[in-house]
Amino acid sequence: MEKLIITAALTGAEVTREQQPNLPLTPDEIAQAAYECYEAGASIVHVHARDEEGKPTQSYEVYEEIKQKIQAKCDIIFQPSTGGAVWHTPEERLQPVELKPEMATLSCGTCNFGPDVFMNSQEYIEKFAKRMMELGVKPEIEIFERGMIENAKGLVKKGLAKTPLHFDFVLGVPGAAPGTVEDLLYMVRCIPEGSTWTVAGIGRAELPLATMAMIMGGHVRVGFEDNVYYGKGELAESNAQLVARILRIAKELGREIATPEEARHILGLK
Ligand code: KMH
Ligand code: ZN
Repeated sequence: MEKLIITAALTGAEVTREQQPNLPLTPDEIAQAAYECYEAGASIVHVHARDEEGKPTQSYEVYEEIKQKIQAKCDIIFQPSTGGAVWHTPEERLQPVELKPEMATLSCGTCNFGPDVFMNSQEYIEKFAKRMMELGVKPEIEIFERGMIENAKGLVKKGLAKTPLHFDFVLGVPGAAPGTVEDLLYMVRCIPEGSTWTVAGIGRAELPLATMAMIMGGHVRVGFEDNVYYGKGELAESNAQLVARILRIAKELGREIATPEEARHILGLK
C-alpha cells in the first residue's frame, strides 16, 4: 500500500476561539501550528487565512505571508483554500492560487453548509480549474456530495484538469453528505481508477473515517477546521495532537507515513 499522506487542516473559516481556544489565527500562529504538525507526521498543510480581527480573508498578501513563514520552518506542502468562507466572492477565493502553490483546493459543486449555502457554479468551477492549470497548481478536488465527482470528471473531459485526480471527501458537513463508512465506500467506488483520495470527516466522523481510509489505502485529513475535539466533550490541545494520533494508529495498522517529498511523488507534484 502507498505510504499515508496526512493533511493538517489548521484553522478553517468557520471555527472560532470560543469553540477552540488554541485555534491558530495569525500568520505566525498558523506557521507554528504547521511546523508542529509537520514534526508530528503531516506532509500537507491546508490553510485558511484570517485577518487582524481573526475573520476569514482570502487576501493574497496574508496567504503570501503565511506561505513564507511556513516555508522558513519546513518543507511541508502548502495547500491554500479556494473555498474560503461562504460569503467570499469567487474572485476573492481565487487569490491564493496566484501564489502558485503546489496545490490548492477546488470545490466541485454547490451544497448546503449548515445554515448557509456553499456556492460553486459550473462557471466558477471551470474558471478556478483553468487558472490552476495555467499556473501549474494541482487541485485537491473537494467533494461534499456524490454529484460533485461527476463535475470533476467533466473538468477532465473539457481539458481543465489532468488525471490522475486527487480527491478529498469532506463528509459530515450539516446539509451535505453524512460522515458514515457507507458514504465513504460509495464515494471511493465512484472516482476514476488511478485517482488518489483523502478523507476529512467532520466532527465525530473524523476519527472513524480516518481509520477506515488508512485501511482502504486512502489518505487522511485531520485538524481544527474539521474537528476541535480529541474525545467526547474533550477539546483537542492542538492540531499536532490530532496528527500524532493518526500517526500512532497508522503504525498499529502497518501503514507507513509519507514525508512531504514522498507525498509530492505520490501526488505527482513537481
Ligand atoms: N469553508 C468552507 C465554506 C476549502 O477549503 O476549499 C469551504 C472550505 C473548502 O473550507
Ligand atoms: Zn478548507
